[in-house]
Amino acid sequence: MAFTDKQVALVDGSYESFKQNLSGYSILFYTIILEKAPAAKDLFSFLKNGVQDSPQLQAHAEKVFGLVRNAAVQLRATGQIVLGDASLGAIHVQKGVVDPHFVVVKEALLKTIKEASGDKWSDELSTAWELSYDGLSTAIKKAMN
Ligand code: HEM
Ligand code: ISQ
Repeated sequence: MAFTDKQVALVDGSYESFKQNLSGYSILFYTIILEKAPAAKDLFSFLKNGVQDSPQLQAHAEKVFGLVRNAAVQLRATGQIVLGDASLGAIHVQKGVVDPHFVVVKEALLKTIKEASGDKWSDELSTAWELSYDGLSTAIKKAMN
């Protein structure tokens, strides 16, 4: 099934809601990740002092959500996802990221978007984010091999 304009619009709209409170939603995102995978704290250089409000933490979270949003645009345009940054695979291998981590980040991303989108949350919105995240994850995992 092709990715639609509507799905891109849903992802775009909720991404904008996320950015409106980047500080709060970034903290929520990291908090959920560390709840599910406490050991992930040691993977991220910028989490050494725990989850705290900082421009650095926000910048990393914004990058991840931004790449997933970009994946939605690519799915609509070409039906596939090409990594803009070919080094993403190597970075994740080097940091010791393994497959189950992608599930943890996915759940945290969806919960964060659910919070950010409030009463605009729907199954359709969720599915659009899931397809984009899964496609991007597959591309990163391929680059990791
Ligand atoms: C680094 C994106 C999944 C752990 C990075 C970087 C990007 C990125 C852009 C470069 C540095 C930065 O700006 O943050 C993504 C995307 C993912 C994904 C789009 C999923 C679609 C994961 C997963 C983990 C992970 C599942 C494991 C929990 C890391 C770590 C770094 C990193 C530890 C290095 C951070 C540091 O500088 O200390 N990732 N990532 N990533 N990623 Fe991911
Ligand atoms: C995955 N990769 C890079 C940065 C991240 C920030 C927050 C959560 C997951 C991440």
